[in-house]
Amino acid sequence: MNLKPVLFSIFFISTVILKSTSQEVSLKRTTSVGNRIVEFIPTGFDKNKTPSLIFATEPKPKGKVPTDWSLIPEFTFNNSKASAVLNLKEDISLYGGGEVTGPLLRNGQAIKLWNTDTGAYSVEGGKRLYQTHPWVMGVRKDGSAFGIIFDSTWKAELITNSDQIIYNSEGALFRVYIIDRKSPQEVMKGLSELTGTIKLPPRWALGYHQCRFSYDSEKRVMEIADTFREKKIPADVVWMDIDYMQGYRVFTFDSIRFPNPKVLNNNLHKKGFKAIYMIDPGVKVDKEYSVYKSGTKNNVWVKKNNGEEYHGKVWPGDCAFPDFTNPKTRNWWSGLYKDFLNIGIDGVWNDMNEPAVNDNDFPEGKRLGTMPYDTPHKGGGNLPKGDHLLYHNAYGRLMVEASYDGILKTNPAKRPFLLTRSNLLGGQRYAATWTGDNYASVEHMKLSVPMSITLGLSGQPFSGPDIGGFLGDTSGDLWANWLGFGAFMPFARGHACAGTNDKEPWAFGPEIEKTSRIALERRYRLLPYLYTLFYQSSKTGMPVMAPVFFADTKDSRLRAEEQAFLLGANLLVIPAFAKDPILPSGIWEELNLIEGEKQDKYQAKLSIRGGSIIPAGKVIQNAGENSFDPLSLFVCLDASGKANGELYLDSGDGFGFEKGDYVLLTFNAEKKSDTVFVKISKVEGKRNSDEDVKAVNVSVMLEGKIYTGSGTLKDGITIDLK
Ligand code: NBV
Repeated sequence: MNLKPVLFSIFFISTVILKSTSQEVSLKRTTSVGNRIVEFIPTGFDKNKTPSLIFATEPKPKGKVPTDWSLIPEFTFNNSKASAVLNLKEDISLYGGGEVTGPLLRNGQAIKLWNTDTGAYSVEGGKRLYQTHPWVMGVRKDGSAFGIIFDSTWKAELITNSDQIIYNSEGALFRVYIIDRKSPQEVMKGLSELTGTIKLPPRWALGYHQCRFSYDSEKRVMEIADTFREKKIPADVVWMDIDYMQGYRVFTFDSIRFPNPKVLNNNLHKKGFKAIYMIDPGVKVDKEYSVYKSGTKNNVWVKKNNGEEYHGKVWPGDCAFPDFTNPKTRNWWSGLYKDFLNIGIDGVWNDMNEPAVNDNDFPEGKRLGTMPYDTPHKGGGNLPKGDHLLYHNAYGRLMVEASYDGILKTNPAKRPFLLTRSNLLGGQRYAATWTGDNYASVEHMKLSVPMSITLGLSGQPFSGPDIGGFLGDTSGDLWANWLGFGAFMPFARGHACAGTNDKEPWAFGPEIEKTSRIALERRYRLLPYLYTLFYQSSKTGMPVMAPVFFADTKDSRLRAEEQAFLLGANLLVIPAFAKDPILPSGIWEELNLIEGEKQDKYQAKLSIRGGSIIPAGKVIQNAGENSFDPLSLFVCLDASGKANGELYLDSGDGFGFEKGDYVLLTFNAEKKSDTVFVKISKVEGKRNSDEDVKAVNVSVMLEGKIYTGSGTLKDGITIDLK
């Protein structure tokens, strides 16, 4: 038989089929939606198939695309799966992607966007983690930058090749947004114009947090709190992990180990501590349990296609899961916080909200670690009905929206503090985050720096790792190294898994205890600066912990530096582990805050940027104490003998600042012959800073020498350089 015609027809038919399933998609609309922000809508986009969960408000058309615009994504549609590609024609440094392992510089990386409980994640990268940020920032050689948002929550992969940014989703077409501005800082602002910023946290949330899975009785919790105070190691929060619950039932307390949480919280408060408690999304299936009963009555549970409740195993055994896509469910969930918080709980920790389900007893190949992809979600309000494949990556984000509302509704006069493990780009509006279940290893310690920087470059400035490492035993050396720089990360919490050794600052003997005290005293001295950075971030979306290249965006040497980092624009932090970090040129002077820090090999080195003034307070034991008497101003002059800086001050909690009860001071310093004069050059807000700040000590750091002077803010301070 002559096979040629048969083979030819097979080839012909298969090419036609392939061609017919892989289509290029034209653009339906291209519009400007902000200052150098352009929206791209592909033909066939349907918001009922790909709803938007990322933006703070729906972007609105604002005129024509700038005439010099060059970044245009190309869409394709293949077998009901949509993709977009942005071709890069020049040499670009790529960043972002949210919570990722691997290097800070993302050229040549690929990540899966499918929120997954991935304990002891690989250091090299490539594994999926707990959060989804379909966002990439590119920085050009000349320091100008752009950012791209793929506005979708479908299961996807994000590939950052040096010549192409590719987003392959497993779902319907989506919109793309590109910001193209003169610097990465301006791009970060653009991102926050679309996705919102963090809300200003209560000041205590910037203190040190002590956690363990679990401090498992009221007695143990108080021992921890008392030890901090006895040993004079500053701290603000003790955390209650799942073992406080009655049989892991959320919103309950173990009757034997936590019989009196109200008294416990009260006692913590008396010692200047706040109390944070965990709440997971899975609700134990138990007909006698009030939360399960009320959820069933209110019809809130995720149901399978056959109408039965979906049940998945988590800590308490079989659990039902609230369908957070539905507004009534979110409202029901937020209502659960009222009685819970009213016993003096100060903050909430939402864990396991990918949602993680334990299906280890399923046969291999059938384990998903979450609910089946075709499990339907109700939607409601702006959200259509959709499968888990569409909503999985938004589950944690919708949960924290509901939790945030519940916390705020219960205590409208207090700023909510919420920590979440899972989230979505834009979810910084509701919750801070930590980088999940890391390992007590040098590799994970080093990785924690690029991980938190990348979260900051993806819109989430309030993050940090489990300091010391969660899984596995921690040595004193690892702990001290980690805390030595972890004390300068935006969220500073020590945490430890069940079955691992004690990981409190005093658990490793007197030498490491001393190191820990110094590290935390340094953080607490810097609280005025840190709080100012959080205020600025809540206004502009600027990361609190920034990459070193932010100091000089044109200096291509700095683009991959991921050991050292910047705290705000003016403080460089070089961890003790750093080997030959690549540092920005220009004037940088060493900043010393606490006696003994210089001789301590574990402390990160701090340097202040020429041209800046850093405000610092005195050592305090918790953020509720007065920091500002005296206030210290550290001045590092630029080449022309000038410097400036800011200090934001308010009551530390509540919303008075929204009505003017705050003060934002701008300081200026100028060198004239042998003196430097420091004064306030601008005051914003109605708060009288004289009540908080009485005396001021100024240190001018000049060519390795320190010159000091003191005075008051009102009169200004003169420092003699002779
Ligand atoms: O609630 C226990 C832990 C918690 O300590 C940890 O921080 C979370 O990431 N949780 C995960 C559940 C399982 C831990 C093995």
